[in-house]
Amino acid sequence: MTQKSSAAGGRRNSAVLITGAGGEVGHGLIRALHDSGRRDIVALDIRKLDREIRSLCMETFVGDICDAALLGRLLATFEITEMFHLAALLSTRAEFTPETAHDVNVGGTLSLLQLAAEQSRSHGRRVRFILPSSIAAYGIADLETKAAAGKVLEDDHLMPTTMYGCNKLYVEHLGRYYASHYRQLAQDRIDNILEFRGVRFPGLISADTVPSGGTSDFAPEMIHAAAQDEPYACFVRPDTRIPFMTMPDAIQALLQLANAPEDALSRHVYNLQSFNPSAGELAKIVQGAFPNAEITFEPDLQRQAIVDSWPADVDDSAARRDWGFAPEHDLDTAFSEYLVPRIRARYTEA
Ligand code: AKB
Repeated sequence: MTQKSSAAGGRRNSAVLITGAGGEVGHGLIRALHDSGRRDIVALDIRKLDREIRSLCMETFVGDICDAALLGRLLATFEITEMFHLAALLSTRAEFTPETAHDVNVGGTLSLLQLAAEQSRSHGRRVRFILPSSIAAYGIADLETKAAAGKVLEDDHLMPTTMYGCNKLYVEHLGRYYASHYRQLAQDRIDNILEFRGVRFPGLISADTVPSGGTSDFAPEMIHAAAQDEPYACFVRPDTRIPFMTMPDAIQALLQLANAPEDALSRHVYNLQSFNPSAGELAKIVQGAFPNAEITFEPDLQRQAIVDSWPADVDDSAARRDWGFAPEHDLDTAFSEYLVPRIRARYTEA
């Protein structure tokens, strides 16, 4: 279902396509692209988008990325030059319906890569395909190995234990395959038919939205609960440590990577991170900012095992070197300049 009609008659409008546009990252990305002057945003989500986000888009669609007819319509209607493929079922949700997660996270991504390849072929310019993957692509055997691993490099410890992690690791490979080897034996193949660029996000923390369906959600849930004077029972142990970054830094990183010159890139997928407090350290900072915060620890063994398999830290030096990744917020300024003032304002206004 189209929510706004295209100005185009017979001609195809050039467009940047954003899937999963209604999610946490999608909202921020659409605002940032619009602020940077983009007026060619086409957004797709399984649910109807907020009016405010719709108003920033050239056109929006409600539908499933696995719907071949819908993707066919996109192909026929637009000349897509860039895709930010954000739609996915996250790590906790995917463990309840792994086959559906596979359909969306793998099947949907494969269909979009194919759409990108067909678009490149039809308009003769290589589509740039941007994919957020995550630290869920890693899988570390036990806590001793996690402690010894330190800052994990992109090519190490790739033994994910979740369906989401397996899906993301595989679609990273699919992206690399489409970019470099697609139909390598076919007579009419086009070399390097698309550009594929991926990031492995750490846990993301937004002042504006509370995530759902992820296993890194304990951090944003803790902060938002404290700001609303609600007690929070954290589902991981206080010593649990994984990397995080703020949502504005995540959006900025996606845009920086999308705009980086191709010859600067030495790899297809890059680690990113900003800070990595333990859940206990985080609770202390949250209690410092919101003195009434009531935080307890009631680990859920299964979700704990997932977070324990993710690295405590990642090596993001390739992203820093190749395309200038430099997050604005460290742990202190994430709280003092972004999270606390904005979350306070949000719940005071509400
Ligand atoms: C999740 O928890 O599933 C995501 C992630 C870290 O991949 N936020």
